[in-house]
Amino acid sequence: MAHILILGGDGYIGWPVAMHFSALGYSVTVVDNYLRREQCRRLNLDFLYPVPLLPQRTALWRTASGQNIGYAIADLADPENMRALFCQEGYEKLCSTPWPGQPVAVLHFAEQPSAPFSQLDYRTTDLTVTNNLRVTTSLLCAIRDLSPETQIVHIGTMGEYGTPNIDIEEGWIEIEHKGRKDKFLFPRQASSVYHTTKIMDTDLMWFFVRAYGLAVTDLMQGPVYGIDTAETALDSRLRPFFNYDDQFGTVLNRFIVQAAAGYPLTVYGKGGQTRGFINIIDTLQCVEAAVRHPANAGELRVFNQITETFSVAELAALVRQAGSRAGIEVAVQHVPNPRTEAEEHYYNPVYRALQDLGVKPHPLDDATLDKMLAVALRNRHSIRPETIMSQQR
Ligand code: USQ
Repeated sequence: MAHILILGGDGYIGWPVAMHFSALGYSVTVVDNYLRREQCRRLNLDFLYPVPLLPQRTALWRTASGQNIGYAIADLADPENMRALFCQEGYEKLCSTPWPGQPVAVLHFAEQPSAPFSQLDYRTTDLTVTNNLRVTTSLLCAIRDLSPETQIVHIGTMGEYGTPNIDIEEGWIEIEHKGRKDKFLFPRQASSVYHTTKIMDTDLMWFFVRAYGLAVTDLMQGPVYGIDTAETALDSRLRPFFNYDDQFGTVLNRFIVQAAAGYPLTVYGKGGQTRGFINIIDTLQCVEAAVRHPANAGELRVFNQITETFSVAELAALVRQAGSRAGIEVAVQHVPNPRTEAEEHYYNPVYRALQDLGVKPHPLDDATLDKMLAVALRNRHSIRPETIMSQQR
């Protein structure tokens, strides 16, 4: 069985992706140090519903599917831990399952993923930069030294590009200058420390691709929404964790919980901020497509991983309509924007490559919004409204 190693496999994306590849018949190992859970605990923030730790999650998955997912609790910013994963002795010391051989692919999601958290104070800035860049460099060195045939699939972010006043290409742009032409990474200009670490990841990966011939795919993903996948239908305790606070919750997930809690939707500033959104079930398809159609050795491939674009105000209107279908009155408020970002801007990204590889996108529809709202309503008793704008409490 081909082995897939998932770094950050406890995360909102990592865990559903792990189950997806396990269901497809891959041998899957997840590694995580519970960074996100620990920071939520430290900041007194909760998930919408309880989420078991990896030993229980993998046991629940085994019962539900008959498949094993191996796990290790380890800090991958430590290069020794990272390197241990690529040799039998080290792997078997860290992991719950016997060595499955070198992975065909490493999926790198082991990063502090929040823009606001990355600028909460000097410690969270330091944690974000050191964690994200050390994990990436540890991985690149381990692959170069120990398993150069393994492809890397990294979750980058559309936020690397920012909101330029020109169309956003998929990673690369050809520039003509003084009569000569060359191809470069598309200009990047992030609006947070977190997004800047992702730009630095891309630059590090590009250097290792050029210098050592690694095979890397960087998936520029927009904000993800959703709760359920084909695998969570087997047992709702397999759902990914779901933040609705202002640090780790993404905008549509937050609006859904706010609607369920009777909290006016928190549109930051004018609400014209436009992003490319994607349902978590499409994230699974995209990562699968990247693994099934690997980059070549010496290639950095960049795909824009979104399904469609919405402004924040448009999303608020959609959630308001979902509320009225559920018999709930949903108010919308414009709160002072806690972020530094353009609130009205041009936004026209290209996102064709993954669909060319066979991904069938699921645009946001009423049924998806209604199902998410139903889950939030069932868990309404556990929503803590004071964490919705936790920095203002
Ligand atoms: N926003 C609101 N109200 C809220 C929360 C957010 O108006 O209550 C706005 C933000 O100001 C921003 C937009 O919604 O303009 C998106 O915010 P977000 O928190 O959903 O997403 P973001 O901070 O950009 O980060 C998220 C993930 C990150 C991923 C990124 C993709 O946390 O890991 O990389 O989405 S992207 O946005 O394309 O860079």
